Amino acid sequence: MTTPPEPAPAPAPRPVPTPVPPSPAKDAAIATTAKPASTPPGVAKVAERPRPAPLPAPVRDTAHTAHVEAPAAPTSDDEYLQYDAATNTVTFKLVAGPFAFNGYTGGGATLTVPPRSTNIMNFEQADGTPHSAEIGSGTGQIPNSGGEPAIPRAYTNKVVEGLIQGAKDVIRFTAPDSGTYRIICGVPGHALSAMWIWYKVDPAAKTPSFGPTPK
Ligand SMILES: [Cu+2]
Repeated sequence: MTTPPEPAPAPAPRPVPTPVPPSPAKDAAIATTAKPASTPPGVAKVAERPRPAPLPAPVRDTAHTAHVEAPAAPTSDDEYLQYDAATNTVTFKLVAGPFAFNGYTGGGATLTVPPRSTNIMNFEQADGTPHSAEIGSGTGQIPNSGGEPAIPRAYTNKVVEGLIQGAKDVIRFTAPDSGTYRIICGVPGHALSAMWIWYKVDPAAKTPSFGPTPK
């Protein structure tokens, strides 16, 4: 007599209770992925969770200005300057603050560039008083206001009138072979109020530099 083949106990199709290791990271991941499934269809209203509401934007009309960092933000003078040796292109951020450029006044800083370099100056107007920028002569009296730039094309729009707060402008020009100039604000009285820094084309410079003017 043979024992009747025992009907194999049907393997209970039980949901595999995944032993989740108590890893906070994993739990978080699961919680995230499981969320949609846990919301019964049709009751989405109930399962309302704080949605990423449109940020109550820091209201300030900067429609045409993107965003301008405050001149106090820079951690180092390096952040103002970039250089592409292959094309001899100097990119310089020039931030107009309260009667200062990049926080410097009265020739307190010097931007030095290689000869014949392409200069791209990204001007940002970060002050409530209108300001502009222009490369003027490095000798003689500091002018009362802007006028003809000492290097062709080296000036912002509205040199004398000044650009309003939040405005940006790109100044693009080719540096001469050598020379010492001033970057001044062209709004009447501003350069005389020390709103200027030095701009130098050094024939020996292999790379540009920006920082406090050597004493
Ligand atoms: Cu100014």
